[in-house]
Amino acid sequence: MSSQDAKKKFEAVFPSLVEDLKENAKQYNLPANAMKWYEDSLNYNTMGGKLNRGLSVPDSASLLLEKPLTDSQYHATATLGWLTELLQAFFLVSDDIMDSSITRRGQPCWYKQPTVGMIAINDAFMLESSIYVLLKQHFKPHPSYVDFLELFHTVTFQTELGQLCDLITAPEDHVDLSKFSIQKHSFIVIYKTAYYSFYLPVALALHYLELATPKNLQICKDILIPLGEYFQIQDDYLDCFGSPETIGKIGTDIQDNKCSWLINQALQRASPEQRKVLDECYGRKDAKMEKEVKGVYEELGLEKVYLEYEQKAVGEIRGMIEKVDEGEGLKKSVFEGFLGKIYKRTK
Ligand code: DMA
Ligand code: MG
Ligand code: MG
Ligand code: MG
Repeated sequence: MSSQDAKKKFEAVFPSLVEDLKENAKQYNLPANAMKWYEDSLNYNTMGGKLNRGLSVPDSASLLLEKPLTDSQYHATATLGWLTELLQAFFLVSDDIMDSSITRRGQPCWYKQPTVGMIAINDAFMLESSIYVLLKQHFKPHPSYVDFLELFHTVTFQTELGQLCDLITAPEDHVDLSKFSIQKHSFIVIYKTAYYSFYLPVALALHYLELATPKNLQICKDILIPLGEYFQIQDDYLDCFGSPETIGKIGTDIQDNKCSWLINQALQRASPEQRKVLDECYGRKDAKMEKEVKGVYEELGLEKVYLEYEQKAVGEIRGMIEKVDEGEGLKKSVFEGFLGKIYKRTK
């Protein structure tokens, strides 16, 4: 099946989950206008993305079994995949408010819709709660039900820790580039991105198939956390060097004073003059100053620095994948598949 067909098949599962969620809300006699609001938020905030996280659950399950999934296995793992997409929707709606972003997936951020505004905060909470409604409806009798619950709770907390550090390392009113470091960056990106984007989908597939031994979960972490770190460094790179039409969002990291991978690389290489420009222009809500910073990035050849980093990181990850012990039912192909999906991505 082509990857486009796989995406279509996965997307076709979502409408019935929306129906399940509406059915659940009906017991509370939710007024019709609120029901419509909930449904609109569910659709607006889950659609239009790459669906990489969600697709990874059925994909990983099939690779673990080394055969195509039965219809019921597909439906169950696609449902788990959609739960990861709901988690992602919850994080993105809130992230866009906190980052003052403008567009997401090629359309205005949800909170930027004139009728939505700060109601988006409650909508984010409802996207998160919907995970547990569906988990109960679909998986309560599954032997791994409690593991699913704990996994979602744990990775949610880890992501929130990462978001906390991302935000307090980027105060809006006080720029101090000496506070940034590649170590801080590494902590932030591992927590805010790697756990929920990479570890979660594979751990869900393992729990679903009852292959989630402590050893298998540890191997997954050892590979998927560095893979997720690489993915977020790509995100930081694309924030500045990607094209908004392709990535579907307008970069905000420079104006937001973010401890991004790029600024950390620039700080390591800047001459005193370039450092002065960075100190004066980084983290200011001003398009001209943002341009000055981008100018320094270009002088320093950060695009090339990034490509060199990418080659090195991917080489290391490939090395780790080669050493995977498949003895307890894990498969190298799960990790190869993930790496293949993100290597050299432009969106
Ligand atoms: C992404 O950080 C992390 C979460 C938890 C959404 P980010 O703000 O760099 O993401 P984006 O570039 O998509 O706004
Ligand atoms: Mg953001
Ligand atoms: Mg953010
Ligand atoms: Mg970003």
